[in-house]
Amino acid sequence: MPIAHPLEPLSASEVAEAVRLLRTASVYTATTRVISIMLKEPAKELVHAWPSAPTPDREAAAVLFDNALNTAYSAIVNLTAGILAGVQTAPPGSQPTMSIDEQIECEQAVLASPEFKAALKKHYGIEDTSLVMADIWSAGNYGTEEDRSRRLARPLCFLRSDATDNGYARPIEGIRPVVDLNLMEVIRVEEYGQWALPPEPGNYAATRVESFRDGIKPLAITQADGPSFVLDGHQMRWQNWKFVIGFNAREGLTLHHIRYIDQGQDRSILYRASLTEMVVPYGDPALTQVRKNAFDVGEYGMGMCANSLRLGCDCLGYIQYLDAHLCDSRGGALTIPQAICIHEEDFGILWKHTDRRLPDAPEVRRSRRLVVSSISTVENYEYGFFWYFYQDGNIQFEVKLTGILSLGAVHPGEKPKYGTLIAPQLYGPNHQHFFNVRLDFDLDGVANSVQQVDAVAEPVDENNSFENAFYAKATVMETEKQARAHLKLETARTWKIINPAVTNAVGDPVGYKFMPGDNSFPLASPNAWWRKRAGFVNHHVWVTPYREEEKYAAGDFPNQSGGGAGLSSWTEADRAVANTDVVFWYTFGHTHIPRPEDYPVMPTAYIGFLLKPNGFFNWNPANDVPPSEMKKSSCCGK
Ligand SMILES: [Cu+2]
Repeated sequence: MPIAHPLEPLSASEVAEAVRLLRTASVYTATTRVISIMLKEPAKELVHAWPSAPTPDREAAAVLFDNALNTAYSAIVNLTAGILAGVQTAPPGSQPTMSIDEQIECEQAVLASPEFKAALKKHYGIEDTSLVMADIWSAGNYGTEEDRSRRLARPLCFLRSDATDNGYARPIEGIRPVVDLNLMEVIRVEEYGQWALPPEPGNYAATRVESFRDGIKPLAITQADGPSFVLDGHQMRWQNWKFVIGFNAREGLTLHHIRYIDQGQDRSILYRASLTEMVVPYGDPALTQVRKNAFDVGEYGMGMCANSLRLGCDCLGYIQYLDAHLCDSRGGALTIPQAICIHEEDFGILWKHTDRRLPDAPEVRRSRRLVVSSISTVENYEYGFFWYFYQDGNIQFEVKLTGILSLGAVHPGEKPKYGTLIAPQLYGPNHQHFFNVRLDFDLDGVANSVQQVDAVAEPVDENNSFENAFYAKATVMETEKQARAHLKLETARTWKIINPAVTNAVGDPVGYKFMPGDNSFPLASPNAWWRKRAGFVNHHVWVTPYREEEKYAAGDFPNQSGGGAGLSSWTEADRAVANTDVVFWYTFGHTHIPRPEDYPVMPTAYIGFLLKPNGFFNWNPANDVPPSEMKKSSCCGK
């Protein structure tokens, strides 16, 4: 079957063919796990030359891991030629993402462990492990030889009171099993003391809630003529926007080749946009909690943890879904049906003006946005990733945080300093969520520059005698070290990506503004173990020259890594970044001091950023949006 666009993700049959070719590799043995298989994107020049130039070869990039050898491999297969194109052994100690199979097998290993059972009996008098939940948690790296010499997990365990209740309400606080994922067995059980199980249930399931509020009448969203978007394979067209929707086991949802048809001209904006890493460090020094930090992209795989979305619940209106084609760790087909949701939303007023002198006043236009989203469940927590496209050229990314807090038990009467008591003897430790997004801009061509824009007050002198003047000071980022930056509220700091060679109607370079949203600074010391592995949290903004292999902010193998990889090390080279193919990286953090209202399931919290055309168009590109049909209000039957 012909492939419509060179950046479409691998189909189920392509994944199966890649597995077949990978199995021919000499390093592929009975103890090999397939960690991930994803499209190996063709060289950028070939994509930009397409469709005039021929469609590039379809290739897949895979990560393999041999449990017997504790060794990772990166492999490339050429699907067009039907050959295994190359296999590389990863540096010693590289631990790839934990697979879904390992999540399940790890829990089984804990429940079967005589040592774990003995600890459970000793602390809680329980012999039956059938109600125990063991969530795989990454082991991290704490500077010991063992951190690198084994493939480890350090699960957190909980005890349900029955088969369907919320097990997270009852943390088994004092017991931490450590699992060797290569042997798939518990190698030790750490015991830190005795905590009673918190006494109260925390149920949220519809079958468990005793009564529901009333008064909610149906709210129907109908699109009698269908949606305004056209989806062809994974190629989207909507309201002058064109882009390709991708998906892979590691990053989850990705967007590619984002273009805007501006008065008939096909203009490139972003070549690729994705979440490259995120880390959730916990802020409690208690021995049961201190090692908790999860790199949800590099250790768990955001795509691997994606949900199958349900109409009317996750998404409302006229929905188009896309399936995600992955594989399990033995190479078996693994399709997540309806992993990506695409729909339109009314988004209030796009623009409005009332000229009291004109008979047709007011002029008002409704805003419509296109939403492309996916949601991942990483054990207790949920993350929704929502990309929004607007009619005025804006692109927005929003992360929705929900799910269940990672909870701990405290003694009766104890008020935790490093967290919040949310129910009797149950607390949510303080933590942060740091996300990193990679934005490969190609504004009207690949050679772009990044300006840091600070609003600064004019000095008070004879030119500013009323002391009111301020201006936007734009500084072009010349090198990587200069471009490392933090948000700055004092100057309302933003960044502008420009193409210095292309000017707009007023003679300025075309540009897009990066508008940050909420953010945080990391609260752990720079010497904290997790921060050594998460150098990307050291700055909110990073700019690098495009390199195909520089994809993930904490490096290729952050799991159990000794640290130093990724953005923090690449940018030490201090390469030139002006008027070249630039990549803009943004780290944004959500500081979560838990509330009782976050329990049992946390109402959604939101964090993200906005990309806004800034001299990219010659005027409001949404000036041509037609007025909506005037409708009588249905309010009160009038
Ligand atoms: Cu949180």
